[in-house]
Amino acid sequence: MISVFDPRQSAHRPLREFHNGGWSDHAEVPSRATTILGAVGDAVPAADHGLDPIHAVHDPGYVTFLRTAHARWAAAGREGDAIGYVWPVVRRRALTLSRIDAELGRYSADAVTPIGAGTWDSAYWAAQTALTALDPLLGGTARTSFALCRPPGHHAGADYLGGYCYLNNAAIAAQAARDQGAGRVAILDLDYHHGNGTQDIFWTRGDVPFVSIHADPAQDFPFFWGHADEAGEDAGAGATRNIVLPHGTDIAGYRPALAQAIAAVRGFAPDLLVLSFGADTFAGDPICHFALETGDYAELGAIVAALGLPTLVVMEGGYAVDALGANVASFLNGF
Ligand code: Q9C
Ligand code: ZN
Repeated sequence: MISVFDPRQSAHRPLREFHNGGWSDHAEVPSRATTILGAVGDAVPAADHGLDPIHAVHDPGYVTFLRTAHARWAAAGREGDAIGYVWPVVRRRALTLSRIDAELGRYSADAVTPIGAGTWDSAYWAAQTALTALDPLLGGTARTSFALCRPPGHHAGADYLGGYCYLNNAAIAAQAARDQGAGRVAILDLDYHHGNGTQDIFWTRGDVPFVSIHADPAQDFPFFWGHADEAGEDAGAGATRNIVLPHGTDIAGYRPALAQAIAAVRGFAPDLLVLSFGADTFAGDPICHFALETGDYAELGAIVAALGLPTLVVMEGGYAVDALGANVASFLNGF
């Protein structure tokens, strides 16, 4: 299996996050990626595919905001990471406001996704990592590849950041595959959290079906998306599937959900699969509440591989850093 990793992804070092009303150390640390790299062994660096494939998914105003927000924050005399504190509630007027705090509200879904001096560079190279890992699949020289992306992407929408995510790496790769001739590209999301950004991006489209298994959003982040009745609209009606599981789910509870998700993916008859993989379903994850064990990931990998589709595995969450390398290696070896 080809793996892609780019060291520029380590420039993003969020300092802290707002948690239960106070500050705690940020869970999405640079060592996540380096420990996975150590476990998978060889990886090639990302090739620069430029901004076009990013703009094919993300609003140009949002991309400019992301690129410049930290410099503007510093120019406003602020220290540390840029972070919003006021948000436009649904159905407020679409005002064009240039104050950094207003723009942070306009383009953010939450306050756990800070923008530091290195954030744009890392997010950019994470997107390039996904695009680089896609190339051999489109070229027919590989059946499976692994994009070791950091920061993760699946909570980022076309014009918003959130959930530790800035650019939606999986969506950018799926759209790039469509633009280069893949007929239908399915996205299967096995992160512990619902991939709300990916769902939003493809909500009205039938050409990129989205299937996700995640913790019930009535109980967990991102709360406002990912409920079982959300199925897509317009040309995308029926092309979104949300399978929700309770806290405490172990492999015995996960298996039937995965079988259902795999059947849904198969029903869409895709030409290519993008797999948003999070290892935050692990029993020892410090911020999540499922109970998969390291050995279980090999089973999940084998089940996904049995679809027989060209597959791009895109790294999403997973915060038990000490076990993260072993969990990801177990999943990839299952292929
Ligand atoms: N106390 C991914 O796994 N949790 N993102 C906020 C605040 C946010 C996780 C908890 C979790 C986001 C890619
Ligand atoms: Zn997650």
